[in-house]
Amino acid sequence: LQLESKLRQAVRDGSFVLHYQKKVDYPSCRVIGLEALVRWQDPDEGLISPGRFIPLAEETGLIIPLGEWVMESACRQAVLWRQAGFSGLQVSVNLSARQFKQPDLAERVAELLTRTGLPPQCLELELTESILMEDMDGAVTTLKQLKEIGVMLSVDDFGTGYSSLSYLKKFPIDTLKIDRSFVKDLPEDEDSCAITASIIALARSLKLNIVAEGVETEAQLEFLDRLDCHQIQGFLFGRPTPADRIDELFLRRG
Ligand code: G
Ligand code: G
Ligand code: MN
Ligand code: NA
Repeated sequence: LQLESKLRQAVRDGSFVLHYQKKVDYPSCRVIGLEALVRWQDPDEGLISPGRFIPLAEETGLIIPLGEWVMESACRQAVLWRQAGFSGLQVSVNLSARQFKQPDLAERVAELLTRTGLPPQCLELELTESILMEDMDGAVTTLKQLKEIGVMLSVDDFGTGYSSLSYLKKFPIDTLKIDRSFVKDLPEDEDSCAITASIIALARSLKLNIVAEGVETEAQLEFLDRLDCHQIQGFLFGRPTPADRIDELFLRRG
């Protein structure tokens, strides 16, 4: 309860910050997108990672105002980056189950895009596989509404949520993100290699874009490259960092 009231206060005060992690095209190493990851700035504890408060935010409903703040901040930041000349950039935002279930989610997203002036195709919403599988018919409806607006949709942590493959075809999604639990043991572990290769093949046959997350080593990168998986996210290319550090990176690379 104490944490809950602290979190409630933090949502009121806006005591959060977004860090951004690069998604790069390999081997060009061009930055194609940035995933926004929220942190709680607590005066006593410093930066608190989302793993420690997102579940509570979800449980208490605080995820709704917090999630709106995340989406709006990420869109505003994306507009700034576009104005600075990095127009191809896409920003990704993670949605929680409760956010995804809001009946007026699509309207809220549309309104947010209008308010911030971000073109819809520059915003990607990440939904975990388990969120989508919870109510597959409901998910199809919501995804279609979102797709009508023109935002990009990806399935996060893919491979961990017991997807119904027949439903995957009905979801109007753009991208599968291979969960880092499979990437972690590449290329030594045969099962991880087989699963990764199957996910990539599945994505290709469904004409979906594929992103590998959690890439930490050259050996993992090489394995993915051989399977023609070219969109990479992970510590090898960068940890989540504050927006001003991303600015520096763009300035350096042009
Ligand atoms: O950044 P970190 O590795 O600590 O993130 C831990 C988890 O928190 C990840 O699963 C990530 O998707 C989730 N997360 C980070 N930011 C957000 C957010 O803004 N909203 C939601 N719903 N989840 C987030
Ligand atoms: O669930 P989601 O994919 O949104 O989780 C994103 C989280 O994964 C972030 O908190 C980020 O810090 C973490 N992450 C990103 N890249 C790597 C990586 O290469 N290794 C590890 N261990 N974690 C990563
Ligand atoms: Mn994610
Ligand atoms: Na993920």
